[in-house]
Amino acid sequence: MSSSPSLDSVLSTLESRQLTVVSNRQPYRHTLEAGEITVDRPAGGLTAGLDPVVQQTDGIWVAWGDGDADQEVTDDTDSVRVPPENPAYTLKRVWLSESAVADYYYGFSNRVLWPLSHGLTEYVTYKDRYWKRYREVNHQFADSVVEAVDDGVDASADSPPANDSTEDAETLVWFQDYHFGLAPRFVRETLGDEAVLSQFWHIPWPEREVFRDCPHQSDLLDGLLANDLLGFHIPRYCANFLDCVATILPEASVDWSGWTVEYKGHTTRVRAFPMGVDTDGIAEHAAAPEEGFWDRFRADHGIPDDQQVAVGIDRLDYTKGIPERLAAIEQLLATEPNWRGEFTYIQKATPSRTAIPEYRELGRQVDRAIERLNSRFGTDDWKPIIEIDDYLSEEALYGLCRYSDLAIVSPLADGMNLVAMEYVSAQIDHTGVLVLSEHAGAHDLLGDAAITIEPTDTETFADRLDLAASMPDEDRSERMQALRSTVAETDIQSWMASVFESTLAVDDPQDGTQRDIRSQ
Ligand code: GDG
Repeated sequence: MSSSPSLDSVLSTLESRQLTVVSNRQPYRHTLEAGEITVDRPAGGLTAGLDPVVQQTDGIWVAWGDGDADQEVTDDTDSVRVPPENPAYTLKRVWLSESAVADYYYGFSNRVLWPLSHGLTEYVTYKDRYWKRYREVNHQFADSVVEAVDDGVDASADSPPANDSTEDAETLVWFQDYHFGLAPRFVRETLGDEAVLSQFWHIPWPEREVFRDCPHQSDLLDGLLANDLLGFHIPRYCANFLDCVATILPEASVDWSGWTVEYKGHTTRVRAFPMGVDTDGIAEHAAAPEEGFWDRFRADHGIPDDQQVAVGIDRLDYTKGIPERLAAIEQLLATEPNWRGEFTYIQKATPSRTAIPEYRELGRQVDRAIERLNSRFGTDDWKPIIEIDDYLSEEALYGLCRYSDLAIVSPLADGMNLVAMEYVSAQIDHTGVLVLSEHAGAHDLLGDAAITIEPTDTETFADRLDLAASMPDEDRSERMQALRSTVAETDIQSWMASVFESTLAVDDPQDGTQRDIRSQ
């Protein structure tokens, strides 16, 4: 893991380079509302954190233009300057047909790579056309990146940067996530060594026994190894990736101490960068709700006074372990009846990827479990489970985190899980307890001061809920302060600074010198 340089110092180095960010989701979307074009900013910690960096470096952001008015505002290079009120960088949009979205996004990305990376192979559905489209769309994005780089180089030839040595004129391309397993190779084939390519894979990388089931596994490894730097959240995913490379690509050579791969005459560094959240911003949101917020919230949802209130905040996704969590709560209420009428769980579930049948089925399964629990234990003035499916403002979300006595984060597998860190950041009164699955990447950082659970071990999970809900104030405060100092040290700013610093150290394969990763 790299040390954390300050983002300002890294930004000053970045300013003389051309930064291109590539992501599936765009930072600004133009839509038509009542005949007027409006702009919304799809929320998300990464987008919110990266946007000021791309602004400050006058960079380029390449993303899928999914807004119904996106085409109306772009020029003949498919680009629009953003933010609309104070344009500072170029958003270059890639247009995808409905069938491309169905096969590249819902198909290969979310019905093959997503479940496979989480080790949940029973959810994998493979079709040849998914792969064909994934390749095509990766080509489309790569072409767009190359155009953007060429346009950027032409523009900088007109006005060279202050320090215009060849080295400093370097172009950096930063790919986000598993939607772009092939694009780095396609970009490399055109740009050669003209650009530094980096990628962050936001989800786990599975063990080799699981990845061996992946159709087109060699092509994906080949695509990712066109990067100079490949980032994962935690060392375990780096080790799994290197193990897959060592066993699947005979012509690649893995250096287990340096965490690098030599392949096709090129070196790829593989590094762990545990992602964080905007701790200060979240604490401000948590402090913002007016006096009486929590009383009103409880009244609106029929939650009586003097409860232990637990919260779970998730996209409705089968990786997040929501049915397993509900089973543990059911077990707790069945075996510890003193919690009946005294313990309320709020499930904030945001519907997600509903075009995929497994996600719709999960929604029904969760609804059925909640109905069962509420009818089994509920009384006239208390329901054990409250379900909220509206999208909450940040103020409401972090207010909810601040006042909830417990957060339950129980994924079966999760790259990092930002909700765990957001809950801790919002806990400005240090009164809450984090119950955290050992399968979340975040457990590597927070496991010591959280209450650890294995989501499928229902009995022990229920015991841990009992322990967490009964924990004395002093223990809560001690644990929460320990969690808060870890989360503050690894916030989103220091994460970006570490990634950029490591990207810029491209000529130093030993950067962030590592121990033999197999001993991690
Ligand atoms: C992937 C990886 C990795 C949810 N409901 C509301 C709302 N949210 C926000 C949360 C949180 C985000 O959505 C979910 O982030 P997670 O990290 O928990 O999960 P994924 O979406 O699966 O993200 C994951 C992440 O990428 C980053 O690398 O940590 O492992 O799977 O930020 O707060 N936000 C608001 N209202 C809601 O109702 N405002």
